[in-house]
Order: sequence, then structure tokens, then C-alpha cells
Amino acid sequence: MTATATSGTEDAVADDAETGESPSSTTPGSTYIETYPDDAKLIRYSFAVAFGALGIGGFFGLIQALHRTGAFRGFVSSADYYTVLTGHGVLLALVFTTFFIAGLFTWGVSRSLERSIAGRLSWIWFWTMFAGTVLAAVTILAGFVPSLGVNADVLFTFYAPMEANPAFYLGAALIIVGSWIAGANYFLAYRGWRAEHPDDRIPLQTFMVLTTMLMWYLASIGVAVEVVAFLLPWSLGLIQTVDPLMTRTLFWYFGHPVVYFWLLPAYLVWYTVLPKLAGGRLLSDPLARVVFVLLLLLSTPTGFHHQYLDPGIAEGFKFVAMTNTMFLLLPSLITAFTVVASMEHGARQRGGTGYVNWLRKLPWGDPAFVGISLSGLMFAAGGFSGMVNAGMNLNYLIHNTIWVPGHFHLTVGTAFALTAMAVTYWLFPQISGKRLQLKTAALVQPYLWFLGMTLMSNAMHRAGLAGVPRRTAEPQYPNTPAVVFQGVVGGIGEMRTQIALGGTLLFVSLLLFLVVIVATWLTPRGGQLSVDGRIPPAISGPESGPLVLDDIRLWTIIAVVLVVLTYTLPLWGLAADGLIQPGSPPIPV
Ligand code: HAS
Ligand code: CU
Repeated sequence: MTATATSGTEDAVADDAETGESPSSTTPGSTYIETYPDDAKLIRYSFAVAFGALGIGGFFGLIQALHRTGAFRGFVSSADYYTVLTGHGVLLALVFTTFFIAGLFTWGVSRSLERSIAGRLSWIWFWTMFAGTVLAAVTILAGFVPSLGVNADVLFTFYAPMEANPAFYLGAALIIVGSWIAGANYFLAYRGWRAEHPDDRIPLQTFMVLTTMLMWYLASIGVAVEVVAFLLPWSLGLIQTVDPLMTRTLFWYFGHPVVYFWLLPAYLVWYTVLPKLAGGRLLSDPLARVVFVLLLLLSTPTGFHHQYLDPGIAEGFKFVAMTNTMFLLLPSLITAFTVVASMEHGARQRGGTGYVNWLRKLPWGDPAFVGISLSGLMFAAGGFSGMVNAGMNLNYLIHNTIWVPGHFHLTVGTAFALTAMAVTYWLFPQISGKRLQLKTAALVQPYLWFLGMTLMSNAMHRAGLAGVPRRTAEPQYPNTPAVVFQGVVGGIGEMRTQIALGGTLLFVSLLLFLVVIVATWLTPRGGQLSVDGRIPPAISGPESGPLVLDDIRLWTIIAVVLVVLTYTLPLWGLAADGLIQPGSPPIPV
């Protein structure tokens, strides 16, 4: 792993007082773990749970890829497919993400505020989330033993009419409540810092964490109401009926912004760590703040783009959500510009020249850099398929097909997951005090992920266009006439092979990651660390942006107003015909 000593780093120290963003929470020579041993321990625990979930959830993914494609069907019977699929979705999309994010944010807040934030409250959120994870995971896995009569085969998008054992809903609720407490942890730390720094700009990483958590609070109200008011009483037998459309709507109210709860931590890494790894500095701090503010405002009033095909919701509401979604592309397009420009700056610091030749000067031998930048590259493709999803008319073509898993394996499955793995190569030595081991394996890993994901997601997208459904163990359709596949690039056999091969390469890549981290964890502490934890401040610092950007109270109020405007009427319509009665009011056509 390279310790990039750049001219940027020296400027960083000089600029420090001016920008208010510290180049590092650690003075040169001292590492994060030496300065913040308690925080480092909390982060290690969070990462341990996250990576445990990653390993099991990833194995379930391998089973699915092989089973669906018919490459190997010996792991489970098709009857157990939904147990596997639910385990895959919940362990990866909910547990791996939430624990990793909670750890990463602990690092970002403590580092940028230069204060330890680990204490009793931190361990409360950790153990609350852990208890929720165990409860949910055990309930899902019980599905493999039918004699127990306990199961939760409701998939990671858990809404009625599928019903899980109450323990699953309780587990999910505890994970969410734990994440709320984690948010309180960050906000209290910020309040303490603010009392001592009344006039300073909020350090960038803390700003990113706070805006993400505000978005998360606003969004997760939807799933909390869904679980507490409807699903839990229903599964306990306290109420006899439930309105599936109401639970779907509440779920998707949360289900879209949750994807930004995964994406924004990746953005935190792309904006603050990637430019440094590239050998340069972030181009613009204010632009990064604008992006996070826009995402806070626009993430939630868009959930109906998952319900374009739901009857019972007026087209007009769907149209509003579509418009909001299209606006929501803007912050990601700004990100593409700023982050790539910062990488270019880094490459030019390293002697890069030309319009594209500078790319060669990037540190392609550094696993952290490679993983983070390849995850960005794949996200450009995933964002493109997101644009297709978001158009109402195009959505009819791909909804409920395997195109959608193709889309989200590029986004949460790469933009988030590969960034998380890659930044761990850089972060883990700092939170453990140990040198990264097996560096060759670490370097091969992100390239392998990129290759596996290219094969798998590309074939999934194409198969989806041909109408191959998602979420089924038996997508064979032996009698499908060949004409269905006309006009689609490739044949079904070739797509299946690529999905099976891609899924296998992804699993091998994941194993490599786990082996590298376990090997590093097991080595004794000491010696010179392989990374430099300092982060240089942006070229254009926060002082070049208006103060209003830091007014997170104002942005929160506007975000709430937008949600009220988007959701009041449709929810009112659903509630008016009976809160727990299935159905919806007639819709004029
Ligand atoms: Fe999505 C379905 C629309 C982003 C995740 N999405 C899903 C589902 C998941 C998911 C999990 O409108 C399935 C849920 C289910 O089970 O049913 N999505 C979008 C849109 C975006 C988008 C418009 N999705 C995400 C992100 C996710 C995620 C992010 C997780 C992290 N999605 C949809 C829609 C559906 C949907 C519909 C419903 C489909 C259906 O019918 O069921 C946008 O946010 C995307 C914007 C992104 C861009 C790309 C910008 C490019 C960048 C790369 C920069 C490059 C770098 C590297 C840094 C415009 C930022 C350079 C490297 C060098 C070497 C130079
Ligand atoms: Cu969405």
C-alpha cells in the first residue's frame, strides 16, 4: 500500500488553520488507534459484524447465482430459495451496510472533529443493532428447518401480504433503532464540538455524516411506522387484516432513500479519501456540501418510482416522484465531475499529462485506490440503468425482471460494497495498528470484483430486457419461444453462463478480501504502518462557499416540507378507505 506523500499534504498543513478542516486527527507519526483507542475498538467491532454478514450473505449469493442459472443446484432445493434470497438481501443490504456505515461514520466524525466519540451511548447502539441482527438472522435461517414452524421468507423488501414471524420484525426494528442511537451519538459529538468552535465551518466529513443521518431519520420513519403500526401487530395476531398497498407505500417511502444511506458513505470516501489516494486534493469542498444538501432534500419524496406498476396509486403522484427522481440525478452527476476532476488533479501532481494519459499515473498498484475508483466507474453504469428505471414508460419494460438486480449489484453491490472493502485496506491498519498483510491478494481482489461484476451485471441487464424475471428459482421457461430473445444481444445460455461465472468470481473476490482482513487482524501490532492517515483539505475550501450551506436546520425543514407535499395526499387516500382494509379508493381514469 502506498503512503502517498504529495505536495498536497504539505499544503494541507499550511492550510489547516484557514479552512477549519484538519489535515488529520492524528499528528504525523501517531496513528488513529493511538489517539482514539476506544473509537478504534468500536469501529473494529462494527466492521467484524459487517464482514461476518458479508461472508454469509455473499455465500448465499453464490448459491443463488448457481441455482438460478442451473449451473449447480445441489446446495438447496428450489423450495428453500426464498430463505436463501432473504438471507442474502437482509445480511448484505441491511446488516453489512448498517454496521459498516456506523463504524465508518464513527471514524469520520471523531477524525474530523478531533475528539473521541466512543462511550456508553456508542456501545448501546452497537449492542442494540447486534441483538436485532441476531434476532432477524436466526428467524430467517430457521426457515431451513420447516419443523420449527418459524420463518421470515419475506425478502429484504418486507411488506404485506407476505408475513414473517414477529421476531424478524422485532429484529429489523432493533437494527433501525440502533442506527438512530448511532445518529444521536454523532449529533451529540457535534454539539460538544460546536460549543467550543462557535464560528467554525462544520468539518466536511462531519457535515456529510450529519446530513446523511438527517436524511436517514426522515426516511426510516416510513419503515418504523410500517413495522410498528402494521406488520408487528398483524404477525402477532393483534389485528386480522392489513392493507398491502399501505405497507408497500410505507416501505418504499423508506426503500428509495435507504439506497442513499448506502451511497452517501461511499461518497464520503470518494470525496475525502480517494483524492488523497490519487495523490491530490478534493477540488471543491462547497460543491461536495451542495451534493449532500441536495441528497438530503430529494432522496425521500421519490419512493413511488418503485411503485409505477402498483394499481391504486394515481398516475399523477407517480409523475411527481419521477420528476423528483430526475432532479435527484444532479448531485450524482456533480459527484462524477468533482471526484474525477480531483483524481485528475492527483494524477497531474504525480506527473500525469494529456487529456487521458494522466489516467496512467494513478496508483493502479494500490488496492484501496483501485477498489474505490473501480467502484466509481461501475457506478457510472449503475447510475445509467437507474435513469432507465426512473422513467415511467421504460420502467414498465424492466420492472420485476432480472435487470433490476443487475442495476443494484452495480450500485449497492459495487459502489457501496467495493468501496467499503477497498477503504478498509486503508483504514484497517489505522484502527488496528497492524500492517496490511497479503498485499498481492488485496490488489487482485478489486480487479476480480470488477471482472465478476461486469460479467454478472451485464448479463443480468440483458436478460432482464428479454423478460427474464427476478426473484425466482425456476426462470428456465423451457417452452419460451426463441422469438422472445430476438432483439436482445446474446442468447439465454450465454447469459446464464456469464451470471454463474460472474457470481463465482465475485465470491472468490469476497473470500480474498476476508482472508486479507483476517490475516491482518491476526498479525501482531507494531512496526511502521503501511498507510498515512492524513487527509489534505480541498483546493477550494469551505470558506469559498456561502455560510447557508452549513445551515442544516434550514435544509431539514425544506426536506420535511417536500415529503409532506409528496406523501400527504396519497397516504390520506390509502387511509381513508380503512386503515387496515386492503384496497384503495377508486382512481379516476
Ligand atoms: Fe436504484 C431499484 C432508480 C441509484 C439501489 N435501486 C433499485 C433497487 C435497489 C437500488 C436495491 O426509478 C431494487 C429494490 C428492489 O428490490 O425492488 N436508482 C435509481 C436512480 C438512481 C439510483 C435514478 N439505486 C441507486 C443507488 C442504489 C440503488 C445509489 C444503492 C446504493 N432504482 C431506481 C428505480 C428502481 C431502482 C426507479 C426501481 C426499479 C423497479 O422497477 O423495480 C440514481 O441515484 C443514479 C444516479 C447516478 C449517476 C451516476 C453518476 C456517476 C458517478 C461515477 C463517478 C466516477 C468515479 C470513478 C468516481 C447519474 C458518480 C471514475 C474512475 C476513473 C478510473 C476515472
Ligand atoms: Cu429507488
